[in-house]
Order: sequence, then structure tokens, then C-alpha cells
Amino acid sequence: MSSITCGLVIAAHGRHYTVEFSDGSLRHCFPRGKKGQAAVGDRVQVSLQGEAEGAIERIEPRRNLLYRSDEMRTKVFAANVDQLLIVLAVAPPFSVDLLGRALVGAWSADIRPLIILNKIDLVDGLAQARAQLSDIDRLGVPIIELCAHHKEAARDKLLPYLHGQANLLLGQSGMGKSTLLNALVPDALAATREISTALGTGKHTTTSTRLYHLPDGNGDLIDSPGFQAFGLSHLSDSDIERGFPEFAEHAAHCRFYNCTHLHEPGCQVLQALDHAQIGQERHALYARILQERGRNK
Ligand SMILES: Nc1nc2c(ncn2[C@@H]2O[C@H](COP(=O)(O)OP(=O)(O)O)[C@@H](O)[C@H]2O)c(=O)[nH]1
Ligand SMILES: [Mg+2]
Ligand SMILES: [Zn+2]
Repeated sequence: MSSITCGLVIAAHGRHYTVEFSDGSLRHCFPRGKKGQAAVGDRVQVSLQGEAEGAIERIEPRRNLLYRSDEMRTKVFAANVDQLLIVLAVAPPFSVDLLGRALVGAWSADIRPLIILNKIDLVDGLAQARAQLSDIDRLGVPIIELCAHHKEAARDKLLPYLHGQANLLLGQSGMGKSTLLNALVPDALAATREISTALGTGKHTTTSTRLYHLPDGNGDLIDSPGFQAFGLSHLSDSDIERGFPEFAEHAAHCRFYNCTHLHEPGCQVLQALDHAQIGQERHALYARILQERGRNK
């Protein structure tokens, strides 16, 4: 007879997972049958098998699940996330479109976003990067500027925001996510090696997403692979509208209760757009996301 033990999914490798238990031990676990997919950050019930393996019998109810989707597939980032750390850099240029989508995704899942503007040592591009963030800055999303190469200063600046929470690092490649991870979790490399050991040599260990504990055990940091797309075809119209909080005060006064803020007469969002109270790019992104969804229905 095998016993059931509760654990935390700390890494996903396709259809199998690394689960950490309260004594710190790790096991290589497979889902039992064809049940729903587990995600990094999930709490799971595992029946222990042998010395180092287990079967996931049950996924505990989630607080939230962050994912992206398009007409082809759904891609899960992580579960039970408190805060989304969106990593941008002064250079190479970042995509304002992807940033806006990440914010929509976060808010729709009740996850608080925080923006990290990295590489501020590249002073020539700093003003331009800040200008690109002005619409977002006005929304009140915190923007932390730092240089990940200065490990200690970066750590001192960021850690107070991360303590006691499950934080997910997200960003396009080249923004400095790995550099930042190594600044925040100095033994990240060793922890990754420990997973490989727990999985046994010879096993395929390509890890797409990985949860690390912050030093002092005061919160977690989940590292995810870089992304180049952030489809939101799973969201409802109202989820999407919630991703544009600057629309709300105007939308309340639109003539039609079901106004889409795209073409309706008496639309106060469009009027605010005309008066530059709402950013052009922000409204264009809103329209794009709605349009993509329309195509997928
Ligand atoms: N100038 C500068 N370069 C940085 C900084 N942080 C990271 N980089 C560099 O940016 C490149 C991409 O960093 P990396 O951490 O691999 O990005 P990732 O793809 O997001 O994981 C590397 O060459 C880093 O050395 C920074 O604060 N300033
Ligand atoms: Mg990287
Ligand atoms: Zn409207």
C-alpha cells in the first residue's frame, strides 16, 4: 500500500513533474490517468512509489492559473501566483503590445503586476524606454528600475516587493530574466542540478518552468521561458475590458450598456481617446485583442 502525501509542483517537464515535499525531498511524478494538467505552483496529492517517484492523484483547488492561448494551443505559465514580474529592458527594445497583453492576462486572473525595467545602465535608451511606459505608469502599476548586473543593489531594491509571495518572472528573451534570477536566488544553478539528480541521469530534463524559494524561505520565484506571443483567446469581453482599467470611468457613461468601445455612437471611451485621455496604442491593443477573439469564436 502506498501513502498519500501533499507536495508542491516545482518544475514541469512536458507531462511529468518534479514535486517537492515538506521535508524538502523531491520526487519525479506522473499524473495518474489522463486527468487535468498540473502546473508549477500547484499543490498536489501524490501517492509515493519506490524511493524517488510518485503518481499525482489530485490537484488541489487553485487560487488562479495564468496561461495564454491562441487558436492552436493553450500554454500554462503557472498556478497560485500572487505577483507577475514583467521584465523589460532598455535594450533590446521591448514590445509594448506584449506588455499590455501580460497585464490583461494578470488582471483577468487576479494577479498583481509589477514591472521591472532592467539595464538602466544603458543610459542612452533610458528616456525612450520610460516614454514607452508612460501609459502604463499612469495606471499605477509599479515600475522598478534597476541594473541586474549590480546583483546586491538589484536584490535590495526588489526583495521587499517579493517577500512572502509567489512571484512569476515573465519576459521576452534578452531582457535579463536569467541574470535577475541569479541575483535573487544565488543557488539557482545548484537547485537545478538537484532536480536533475532527483530525476536520475539519462532522463530527459528539459525544464520549461521552475519554482525557486527565495533565500530565507520568504517567498518563491518562478522562472518561465521567454515568450514571443501572448494570445488571450480564452478571455471574455469583460475580462479584456478589465485589462484596460483606464477605460472604466469613461465606459460607465457610454450610451449603450453593452458598448464595445469600438464604433458606437455616444461611446465615452472613444471620446476620451479623441481627447487623448486614453492612449492611442492602448485602445489599438484593446481592439486587436477583441478582434482576435472574434476570429476564434
Ligand atoms: N547592460 C546590461 N546588460 C544586462 C543587464 N542584465 C542582463 N544583461 C545582459 O543581457 C543579456 C541577456 O540577459 P539574460 O539574463 O540571458 O536574458 P533572458 O533571455 O531574459 O534570460 C546578457 O548578455 C546579459 O549579460 C543589465 O542590467 N545591464
Ligand atoms: Mg534566460
Ligand atoms: Zn463605449
